[in-house]
Amino acid sequence: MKNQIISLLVLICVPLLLHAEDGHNLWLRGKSTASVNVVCSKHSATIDIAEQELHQEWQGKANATVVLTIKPNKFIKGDGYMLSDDGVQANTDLGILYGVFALLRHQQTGNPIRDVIISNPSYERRILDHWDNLDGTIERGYAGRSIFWHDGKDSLAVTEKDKKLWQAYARANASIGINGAVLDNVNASPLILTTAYLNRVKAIAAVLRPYGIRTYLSVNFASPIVIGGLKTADPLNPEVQKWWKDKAREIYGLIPDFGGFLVKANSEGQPGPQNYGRTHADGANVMADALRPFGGIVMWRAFVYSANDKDRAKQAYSEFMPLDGKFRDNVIIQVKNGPIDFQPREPFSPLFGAMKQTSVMSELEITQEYLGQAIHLVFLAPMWKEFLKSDTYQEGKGSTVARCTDGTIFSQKYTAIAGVSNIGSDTNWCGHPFAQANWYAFGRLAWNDQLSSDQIADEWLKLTFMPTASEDKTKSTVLPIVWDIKFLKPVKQMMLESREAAVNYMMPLGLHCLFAPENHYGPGPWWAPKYVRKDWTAPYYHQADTAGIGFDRTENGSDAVSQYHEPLRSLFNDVNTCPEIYLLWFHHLPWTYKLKSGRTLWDALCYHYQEGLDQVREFQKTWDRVQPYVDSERFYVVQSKLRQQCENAQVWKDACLLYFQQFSRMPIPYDIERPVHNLNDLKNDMGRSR
Ligand code: BDP
Repeated sequence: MKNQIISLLVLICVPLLLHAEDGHNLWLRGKSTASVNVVCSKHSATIDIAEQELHQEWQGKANATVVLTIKPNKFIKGDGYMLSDDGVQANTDLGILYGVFALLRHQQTGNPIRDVIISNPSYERRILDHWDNLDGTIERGYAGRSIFWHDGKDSLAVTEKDKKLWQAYARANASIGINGAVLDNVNASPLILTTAYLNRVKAIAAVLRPYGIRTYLSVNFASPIVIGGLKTADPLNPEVQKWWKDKAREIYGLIPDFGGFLVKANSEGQPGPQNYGRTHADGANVMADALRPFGGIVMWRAFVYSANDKDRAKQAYSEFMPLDGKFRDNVIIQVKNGPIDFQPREPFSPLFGAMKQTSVMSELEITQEYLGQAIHLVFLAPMWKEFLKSDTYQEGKGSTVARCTDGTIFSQKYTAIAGVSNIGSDTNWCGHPFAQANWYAFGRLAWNDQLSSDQIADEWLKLTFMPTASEDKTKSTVLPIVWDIKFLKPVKQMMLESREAAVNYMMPLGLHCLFAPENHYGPGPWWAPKYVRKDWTAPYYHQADTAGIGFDRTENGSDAVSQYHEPLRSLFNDVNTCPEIYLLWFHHLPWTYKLKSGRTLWDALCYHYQEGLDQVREFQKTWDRVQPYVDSERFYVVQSKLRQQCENAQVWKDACLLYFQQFSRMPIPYDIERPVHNLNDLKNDMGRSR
């Protein structure tokens, strides 16, 4: 009966008059439906923006009065805010802007403010890392070219078009609480620190500033040599120290609120202090000392590994733990969520919680380098939540990664979190309409690491897809209910399942790094040319042979388990207690090993791959069913990407099962669909599977 009523309502309410949408407005589609009076005794560029947003997007009571009050309150921290019926209170102008965006979000998601709400940021610095090269290309970018850098003649000239785009970018970030942007690739060109480039940074910073966004730069450790003309970049050399100090002074002369440096050193061929027999601490501290007088910070990355290490997963910990306590207090060690490299699933890096006398921040990857790029629909909040909620046990039970990095457990001078951006010059910014949800989710979690994936997906879907007031010509009061049931519920379910689906069809049960080389998109579990260093080949990670599969990181293997605090060390070490999601990350097991389900390891792998593929097929059906509720432009884009995702999931399944079957020598269970590709064709096509 309920279903019949809903069907009837659907017939009454649709077709909606949905305008085609190109996605450029992101989650900021709200338009005011009534006028509002804004009262504020202070004026500043930031407050003016807050007022303008209220007028532009107000959907509350007509002619209501909103009071913006800047007054300290002991419950409001940093740029936090308090919302009530009467308005917004904050300590800072930026807090007011954040509060206004929150108020509008409440209105637009149909969640009126009934009580007083206080909201404080989990991390003080909430930063997007742009891997943008100075020629306008983007490393691991899948949504066009850089919005900051162009190539060709006059590439450094600042145009009105540039400024408009930077402003839209800043507004979107401010609306979700992001307050920092690293403007260039971690594989940094020394040129970024030349005056010509710094002048462009100054122009970018001027547009971002009223929105509360500080600019940061990735810098190349060899800059004193390449652009400074020195003979060395040795951090203990006085001339080098002076060079960094002078450079810092120049930067702050142009950009007084400059945030600081991000550094990739002695990593994947980048220069660093080890070139001079010095440590990461020596390297980071020389920059930290230069930035300190101006309030700047250094985010020094822990992404290091060498060709000779027996287990790449161990190296960051081995290299950084002995340096704990040796870094200046304006250095933060930036650690990727997992010990290897942004794989579809990794356990958390053991450095979290372990470095007790050094500030540590997490680095997440918003751009879907290893998760289907701008083609696969993969909502990343569940992956980040899994990571942030991981218990490190470093200071007893409940020492989650979130609590170890947000200042709750360790008092860090600065707390921060970074996400590698998925933003480019494409009209819809992120390539895939649903990839916008990952930008949104990163910002929301950086602000409040306690939010659930469900809440974030719910908000984002309402803001991004709900018919806007002007479209809803039917003005039917039942429409939101129908929309909730017919669109919101199934699409949210699809989003929440999508990361697990990707793990299933790519790398289930703790498998990792099975990608085709270079583009990191399709499968390449066989890829191991002799000329390539072993830790860049797939068999190094899966170790499949006729005896079994998986990387032995137990005490009997590489002993990576010993980098984890008890009880995790024992839990991961024992195959009977190791969580199945990490099984082949920590263990090398026979194909016939029996899992808890009673299935053999081989059968379980087969079922996971099939399940992943089936999940994507369901996503296709879900999306087709919601067609009446989506404008045609975005509907067809997503539909077509889902088709490709499904085709790719089939390729992943066939490639991995046919390849591993050569070792397992066991049949694919007969209730599973047969492969539709031949292994040799897939190998020949490798890397071109898009
Ligand atoms: C890897 C990327 C590479 C980055 C590197 C890094 O493939 O493009 O430069 O990480 O984080 O995952 O430095």
